[in-house]
Amino acid sequence: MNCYDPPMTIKLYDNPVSGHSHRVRLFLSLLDLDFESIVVDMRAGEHKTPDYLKMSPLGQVPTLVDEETIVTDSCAALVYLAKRYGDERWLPEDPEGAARIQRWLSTASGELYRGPVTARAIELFGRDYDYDAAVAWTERLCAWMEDELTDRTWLAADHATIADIAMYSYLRVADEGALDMSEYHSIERWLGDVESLDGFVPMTRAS
Ligand SMILES: N[C@@H](CCC(=O)N[C@@H](CS)C(=O)NCC(=O)O)C(=O)O
Repeated sequence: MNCYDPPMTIKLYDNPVSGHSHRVRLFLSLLDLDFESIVVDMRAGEHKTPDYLKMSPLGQVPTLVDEETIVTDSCAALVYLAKRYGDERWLPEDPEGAARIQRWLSTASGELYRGPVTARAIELFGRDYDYDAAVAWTERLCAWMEDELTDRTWLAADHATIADIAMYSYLRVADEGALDMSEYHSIERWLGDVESLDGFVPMTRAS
């Protein structure tokens, strides 16, 4: 529940098929925050226009704008929203708890990106990346996650945190990267647990 009465000015520059954007949309919804979604037409190059680059120097979605505050990078936006509007449940303050979260935020920007995100970009958008390398990263990542999730419900605590939000979106649409997820039963169970959170909104499939 959101105990803070927020101004109605949060804007999210996003794209429906971007998992990076979905992470932030999902967390805004879980926090029950009103926001305006501004779709950035990436095919038309709207993310590389001078005005957009003023907000997002790398020309990427999502970008979160909350009054005077501009946050680029999806994981940074999760941290911002947790600290600004959430409670400590989503992002613990204690050193060990915070480190456990950061481990997964780094994984979302690292191994998840090199694996499932890249495979999907190749399959859906014809990106000229190394598909075999993306499959190998996915297998390495998912073997580890499957192991972690075999005897725990959530990734970083005994309840959902922004670690789960950061990792969810691209794993749910891993099949769009022609990846076989059928042997990862604990990951599938965990995806369902994220989907059962109050306020959950689904990731848009591109295919
Ligand atoms: N580290 C960024 C990566 C975001 C990202 O790669 N977004 C993609 C769309 S899913 C994008 O905007 N790509 C265009 C580009 O990098 O030029 C984040 O987590 O938000």
